[in-house]
Amino acid sequence: MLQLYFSPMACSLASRIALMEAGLDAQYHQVHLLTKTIVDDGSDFHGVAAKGAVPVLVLENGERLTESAAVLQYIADLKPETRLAPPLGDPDRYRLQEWLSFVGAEIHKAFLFPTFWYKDDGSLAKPRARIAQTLSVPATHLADREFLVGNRFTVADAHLAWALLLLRPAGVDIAQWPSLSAYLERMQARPRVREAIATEMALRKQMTA
Ligand SMILES: N[C@@H](CCC(=O)N[C@@H](CS)C(=O)NCC(=O)O)C(=O)O
Repeated sequence: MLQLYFSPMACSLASRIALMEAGLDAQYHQVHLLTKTIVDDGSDFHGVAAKGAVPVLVLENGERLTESAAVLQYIADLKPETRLAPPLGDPDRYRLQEWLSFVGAEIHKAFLFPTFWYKDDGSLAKPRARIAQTLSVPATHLADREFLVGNRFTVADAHLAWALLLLRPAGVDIAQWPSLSAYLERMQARPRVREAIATEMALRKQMTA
């Protein structure tokens, strides 16, 4: 069975959403990212992933796959009939990769990651100044579209929905982009997305209790 190493409400949430939307069973292993331990047994997470970061997907053959863009496409390709990614050779596949890269690099690493992991000693001023410009890109794109790619939900939507959810605790109110707020509401109305978020929110609460 597939196994996903995750941390509640971290970027690995997108992989959980993808697994659930694909209807794939998986074992989920919670990781404590500050201590780099696996919650199941307290062992060192570096034994699973040298990068020390989630998501890590353990494949059926035991290999481990990291990086959300790769993990999400792998999950989608396990169930091509769900069209969670356009098939290889379809020009929209490159649009999917374009959005996965954008969310991973421009929203996650350029803004969310430093906001949650670095002390605000003034060094966050530049990422904060840039985030509105960054978010205007998906906001404009989604002004007349329901989904990021084509006319159906893909793993790129799972990735962006996660990033948008984290913006509020990072101090950005997405209400200033009505198309993004409406998009996030649409994503959260999907039963599997809602279930994935509820599961991880409950685990997150336990962590802070
Ligand atoms: N490029 C990686 C980034 C993964 C990443 O930064 N994950 C965060 C959680 S959202 C993490 O595990 N951080 C712990 C660390 O970097 O020490 C991806 O897109 O999957």
